[in-house]
Amino acid sequence: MKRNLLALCLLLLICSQTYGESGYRLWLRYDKVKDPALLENYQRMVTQLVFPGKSAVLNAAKQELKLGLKGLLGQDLNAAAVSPTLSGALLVGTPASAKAIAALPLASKLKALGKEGFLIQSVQVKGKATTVIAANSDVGVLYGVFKYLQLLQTGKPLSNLNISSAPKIQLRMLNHWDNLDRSVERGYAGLSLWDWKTLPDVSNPRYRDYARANASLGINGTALTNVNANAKILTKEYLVKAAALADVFRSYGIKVYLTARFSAPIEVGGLKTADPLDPAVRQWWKDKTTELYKYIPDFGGFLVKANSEGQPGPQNYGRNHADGANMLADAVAPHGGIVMWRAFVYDNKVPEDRAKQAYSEFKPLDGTFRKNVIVQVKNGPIDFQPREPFSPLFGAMPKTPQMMEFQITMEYLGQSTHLSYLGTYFKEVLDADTYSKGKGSTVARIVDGSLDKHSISAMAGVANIGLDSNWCGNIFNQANWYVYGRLAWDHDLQAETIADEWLKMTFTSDSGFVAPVTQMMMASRENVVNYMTPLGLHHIMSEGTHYGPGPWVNSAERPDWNSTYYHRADSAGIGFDRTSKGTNAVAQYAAPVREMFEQVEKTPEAYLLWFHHLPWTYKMKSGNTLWNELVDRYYFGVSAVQLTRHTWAGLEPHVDAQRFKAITALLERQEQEAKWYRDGCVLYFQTFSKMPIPAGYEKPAHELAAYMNPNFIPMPPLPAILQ
Ligand code: GCV
Repeated sequence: MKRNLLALCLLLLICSQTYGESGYRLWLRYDKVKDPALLENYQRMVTQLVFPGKSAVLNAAKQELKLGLKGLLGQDLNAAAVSPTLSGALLVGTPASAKAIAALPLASKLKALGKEGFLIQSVQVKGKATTVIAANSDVGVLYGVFKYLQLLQTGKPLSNLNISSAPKIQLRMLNHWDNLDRSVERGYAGLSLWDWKTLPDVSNPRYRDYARANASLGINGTALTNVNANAKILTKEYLVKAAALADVFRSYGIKVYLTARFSAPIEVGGLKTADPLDPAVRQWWKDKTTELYKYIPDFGGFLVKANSEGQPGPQNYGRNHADGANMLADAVAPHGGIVMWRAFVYDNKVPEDRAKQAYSEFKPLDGTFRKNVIVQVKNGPIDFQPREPFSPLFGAMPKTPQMMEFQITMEYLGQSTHLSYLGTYFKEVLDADTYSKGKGSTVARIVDGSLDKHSISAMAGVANIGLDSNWCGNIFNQANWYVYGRLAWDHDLQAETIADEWLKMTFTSDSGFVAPVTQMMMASRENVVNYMTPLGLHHIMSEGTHYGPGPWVNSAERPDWNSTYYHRADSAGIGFDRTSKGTNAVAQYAAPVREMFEQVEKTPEAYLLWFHHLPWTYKMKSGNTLWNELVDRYYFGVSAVQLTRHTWAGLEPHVDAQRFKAITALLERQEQEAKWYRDGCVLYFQTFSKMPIPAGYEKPAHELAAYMNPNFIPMPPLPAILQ
């Protein structure tokens, strides 16, 4: 009997090591603190829970705290006390929900924290050493609880705490490009989380776990549906389903937003037009919105893609973007809602450089939008390329709040198979100085509203989340969800600090693991840039899928879907001349930035071919010819991935078998695919440069024709465990 039990325990242990680590728990793992001395210290510091509040949000916070303390410290504390009676008490709440907090001299500190901020402070309550987690609102408490648990998860000391934190940006959004049939546009992690068929009756536990993960980062809004919108989402059938999700998310401080298809009045409203100045259309939206708020009383508002890539919009009726946005803004205003109107527009009938079109269409509209409209601008002027200069729209519309749209899902950066930590990418854009109001006019200050004193501010990330057991298709892509949320809360944080936090919470605090993997992550995005689009090249991926090399793409439906439109390689050289001698896109930037990009010697090499068409023999800073430098970068990108793979291979003792294997397989694949991008691009550009691949580099494995074959496979399919 005893032997059987032992065998069973062993089996369970093996199973949990082999199968139990899919990555589902994200960074909220709450495994017991490993270091015995630290554990003992923590257990001494947390002896009692004083958490009297009872709202839905406070209950969620309490549940999370209890879960975390039980897992991390093995302490099952009840929260019955109303005031600390033991040294080591944890006192949690708002002045309204906890008398013991109201009695503390925290008023001025709390005042500075606004609606969602929190403080975590070591205090004495009636002679008892106490840690207080306090906020002005219940959701602030929830955020404080997550921060407190993060301290434990990352091995931070719990004594003499004096932390206060408040978000710099008000609306911190995830945008899901999820369709009603559960497919996800540019989604690489399985089907949509939202099971429209079984909603509203069935509440999948994933909904709550999704909300927990978001709340742990401070994400407070989710746009459930694709910007390429389906009007059906606005029908009663779907509104009740969206309302069921909103009911789950509410306890975690998350509001639901929906995408509004501009032609909905025709498609689901039976009207003959969707003209935003037509009184019947305006009334339809007002009525629809009133109905919507009956189902979702705290509905956040609409996110709209209009007159872009075939989506209907106000221009179909000879109206402009402000006419369209303002009509919707008027409909949601009485309910406190907002409209997020996207500036991702380009029109192939307009022969203007695509990089200029959003600015050309939107800048003239500055000052004509309603107060509850915010214009959502992609980070760069084209489309989420591995590297783009910041969009010139940032700072160009000072009378209009502008929000950032980042893409977490990595459509153009290797999707869910390549390791590319986006922290460095997001920071590069946020820290960029637009000079729109002189030095220090960073993109971050435009987005947080501080530069132009706007009353609303927002940031959106296009989600990389799906039904995949690890949520993101690749465990490292969880870091991109994480870093997006952390920077949306505080854009001053450093990418490296966030990577370190994420690693400790997701894997282990062992510095033998954290240090090399942080370095791997920090280098990873630049590696992708190098083997895909070095020196400012862009949009040269496979057509449609945007996966794999495609610099030869030249027969797409629209000229600006062709790679040749962007790289302009010819026998004379390569690159897009956007200077005053070319399309003059540089003129859309404020003075010092404009001058920098106008002059080739001043243009950072990272953006060289974005702004300049240069001869193959152009002399680079390294002394190389442009051709040799280009080839160097492509080869360097691949070597760096090889190095990453080797570093990872040496870390096996630190990681459970399941996650180790999954990541190993993906890195192998990344290496093969990096070669695919490199060889396809180098061989193709060589047909113009007519120059040799410098000596010492391995030869591409195939002829160019093989890479250009759409059926080319760089590597056998992924093992079943990853499919
Ligand atoms: C949702 C790119 C993507 C499209 C996406 C579009 C957008 O073009 O390839 O899938 O559509 O951006 O952001 O609207």
